[in-house]
Amino acid sequence: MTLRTTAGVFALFLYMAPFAAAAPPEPFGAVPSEPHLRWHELEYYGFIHFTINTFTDREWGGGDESPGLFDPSACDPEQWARVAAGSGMKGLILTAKHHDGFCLWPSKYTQHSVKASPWKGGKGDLVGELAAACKKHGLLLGLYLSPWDRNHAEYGRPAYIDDYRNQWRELLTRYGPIFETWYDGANGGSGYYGGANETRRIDNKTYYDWIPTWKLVRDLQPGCIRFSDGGPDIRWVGNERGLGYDPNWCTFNRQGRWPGVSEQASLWHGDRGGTDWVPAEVDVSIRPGWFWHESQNDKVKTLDELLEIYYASVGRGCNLLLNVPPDRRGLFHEIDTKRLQELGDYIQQTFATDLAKGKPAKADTTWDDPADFAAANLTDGDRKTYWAAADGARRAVLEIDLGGPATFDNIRIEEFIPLGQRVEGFEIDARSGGEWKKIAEGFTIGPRRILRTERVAADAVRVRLVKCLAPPTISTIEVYNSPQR
Ligand code: FUL
Repeated sequence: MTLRTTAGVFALFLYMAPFAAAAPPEPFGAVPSEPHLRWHELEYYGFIHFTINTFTDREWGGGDESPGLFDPSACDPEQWARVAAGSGMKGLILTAKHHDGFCLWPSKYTQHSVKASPWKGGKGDLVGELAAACKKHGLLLGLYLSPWDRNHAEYGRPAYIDDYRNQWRELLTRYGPIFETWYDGANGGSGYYGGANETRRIDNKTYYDWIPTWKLVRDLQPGCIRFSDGGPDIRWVGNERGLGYDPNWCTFNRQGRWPGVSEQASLWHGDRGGTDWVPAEVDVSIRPGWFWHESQNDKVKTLDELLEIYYASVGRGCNLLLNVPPDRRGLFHEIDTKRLQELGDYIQQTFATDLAKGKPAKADTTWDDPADFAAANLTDGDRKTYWAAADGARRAVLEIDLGGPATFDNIRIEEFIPLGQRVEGFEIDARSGGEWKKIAEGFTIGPRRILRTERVAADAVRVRLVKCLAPPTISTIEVYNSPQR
């Protein structure tokens, strides 16, 4: 380089320096993928357990049931989709095959399917019908294909794994985009197995040879999220009661964990500082069973119970997968439908108006580029912009001036998770008559926390981040008032 060009480069640097934006905060630890980020935004969607069990009043079919039993009288997946969308669900996940092996689509890889049933003269395809219904009602479609197949003659031997993968191939190439695939961990042992009627034990760490299956799914549906006890993309929350936990880390040590193989405490809480982003999904049924049973028509969860579940799952940063089993007509039962509508109305009314939106916000620490990472980003109504604390900060106080007394009982906070999960202790105060009073506290925030508080009238809200793994980044603080009930 000549002296003249060196001087030129130096002059250009001096000219550019005042305009160059400061570097944004670096990601911290494991971070979500693009499909993860889209999945987190779904928050609440439905599970559909429907198969021959619906007609035999069982929860686990043995695999020896006659396909002739599958004959819903008025099956209408469009009703499922309509009711689900009305309840605020963003998608539906169908048991394309449960443990009994009966396939709800005409699979080439088994005789035990809708093809052999009287429903629609054996010409029906329930997966196809649900795919069309979801599309019509703006819902995403997900599929459950039980690894355990109590009907298949080859179950327990390598030939079954080929068929299992081929069934996924059919499902993932015929029905458009699939947002989530579900791999259940149950393996009870005994079954019909093509007439053998015996117990077949498998080693669930090795028998299914999951890695090529995960790859097949990823190749056929690049945007799809894969669920099981051990990921690979999202994890089971470790109970079927609708309970998410606090702390709830989206980070998780995935190594050595498979469907049916995980550590209880890690399923509940994730692993602080874990190696991979594997957030929790909460699956729970609106009834005691996963399948419809007439005897449970009077045991559909109440709105209060569903709200407990909503706040303990969605409110703790998990996604909620709420099961609603169609009845023998092939319809959501009237009681379930009513309950879903009540839940949808509650959610819609509660979160309609963010009382903090557009209100002045301040922070006691800010990343050294206030223009891009200012506290104003907390209340700008855009969950993609964020406030960041100064480098080195492990605590922060964020304050929102509500501009006069406001009545509220819900606070929603989100970390800016594309940069990782950082907060591990926070407290929330409300100011009224010049006095601050603590109204909520918790450990983690992650993709979201929604806290139900006592109903207060206050003119300011303060979030104190009291313990963080790295400088905190928060994308939103929202304040809501639920309808009086
Ligand atoms: C369990 C299964 O055994 C149940 O039948 C149900 O499908 C539930 C969602 O997962 O492990």
